[in-house]
Amino acid sequence: MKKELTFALNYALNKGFQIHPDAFKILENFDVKKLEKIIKEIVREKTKQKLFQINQDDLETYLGIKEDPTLQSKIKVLSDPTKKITTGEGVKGYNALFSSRFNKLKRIISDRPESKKLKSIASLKTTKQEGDTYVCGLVTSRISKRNISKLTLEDPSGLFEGIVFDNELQKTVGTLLTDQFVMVRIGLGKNSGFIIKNIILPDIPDQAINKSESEVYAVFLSDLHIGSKYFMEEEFTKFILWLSSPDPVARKIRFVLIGGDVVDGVGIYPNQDKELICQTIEEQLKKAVGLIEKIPKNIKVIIMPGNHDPGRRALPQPAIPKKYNSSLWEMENVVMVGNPAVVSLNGVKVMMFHGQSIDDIVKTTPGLSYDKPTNVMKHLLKARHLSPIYGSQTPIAPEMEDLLVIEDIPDIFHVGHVHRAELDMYKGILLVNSGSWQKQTPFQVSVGMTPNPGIALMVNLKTFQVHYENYNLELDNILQS
Ligand code: D5M
Ligand code: FE
Ligand code: ZN
Repeated sequence: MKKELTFALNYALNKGFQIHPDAFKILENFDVKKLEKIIKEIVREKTKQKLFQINQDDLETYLGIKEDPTLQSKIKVLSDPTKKITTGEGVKGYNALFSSRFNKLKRIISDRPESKKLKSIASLKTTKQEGDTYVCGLVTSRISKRNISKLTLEDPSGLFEGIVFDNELQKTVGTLLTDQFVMVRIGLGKNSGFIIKNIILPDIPDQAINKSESEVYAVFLSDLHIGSKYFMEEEFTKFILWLSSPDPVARKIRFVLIGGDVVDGVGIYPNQDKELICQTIEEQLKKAVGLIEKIPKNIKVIIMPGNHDPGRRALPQPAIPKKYNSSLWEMENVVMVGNPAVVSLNGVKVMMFHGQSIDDIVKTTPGLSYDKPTNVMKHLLKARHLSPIYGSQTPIAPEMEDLLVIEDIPDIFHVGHVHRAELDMYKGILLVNSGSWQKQTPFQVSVGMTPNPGIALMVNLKTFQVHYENYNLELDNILQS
């Protein structure tokens, strides 16, 4: 008999309780991590009622084995690029993409009072400056030399160049990303150049968050890297089995979100085959299916691709195509979406994005690092764009519409990619970086990246309380904040 079980039984017996044989059977068949707590709770409650037998019904109620009919699991896909992907051609496509980006973000910023004074860049040449003037555009360059910064913006009418003298404002200039949308307040300098007096980002307005009516939990996962030698198969399997355990939190889980890098892929980086256990995409996906099948059918599973998954590399990515393994598409409780996607879980809006752009942003922005991915996520929210920088490491497809603009404000922002589980809040939005289930790879060792794999983060969609299960024995201090 398991140690926890013996302890729990002795506790109840010492308190003068009898345990009905049916109840005993339930206890024996479940691997109950929190058994001690549960038994103590039952003993306390039943002592109050002056009833001294623990029966099957008590256990089912306390273990939550009984299906709770009040727990909802309504899922709606609010935005998915899969069917919208058209891919324009060459320069024409990119012109359309950037013009779509500009127009969408100008619409977002037009909610601000300052935007009433907004002028087009071309009109600055022909009209006199009176009072405050604002222009907006996509950042084409930012240069800091000695004590001056120079910022260049582009709108459909032309290019604007302004100088920044103020020290604080220069720091802001330093954090701007190429191709990000900004609005600036400007004035005329002595030699008729423009001075930038303020920089305004589209950002997130204060808003009320949506909550689920019932206390349902959603689990946030990503970066499983199934097929890799470093995939933590044993730990991940244990976690998947925990989902059907009597743990009170597990009993309330109705959603599992997988934010990309489901499999490790093939040919993603040089000599990858030496680090693979499964050498083909089909084999890798088959293994993924085997694990996802173990998730109870009353839990909806949302699967989004990352840079290691099949489909296309450039953002936005379509859902993992059916041709590689149709069974994921055929599973009744699985919803396949592209990257990025917005889903509503019992009315709670979750924006899912794998997070490829984090690599480019960390490289070019002072103060941001891989250790604190949620700070990068805040940067994305302020810019209202998931991958502003064009032409760096993250490939962006020449779509006619920019599907990476953050139009809808989410309640939860779910990102992965950097293999560090971390939580934070920004303007009422819960930021979740869902970490990974892949051990540190030789590549990550070589660049000094320290992942914290094996942690499952989950959120109560009614209270927004967070719960985690740690399957990584090497980690003591699981979450930094
Ligand atoms: O990426 C996991 C993390 O490792 C992510 O932050 C990118 C980084 N990474 C992985 N491979 C490379 C290369 N070749 N160059 C730069 N950075 C890299 P994942 O998508 O899981 O591989
Ligand atoms: Fe990954
Ligand atoms: Zn990735």
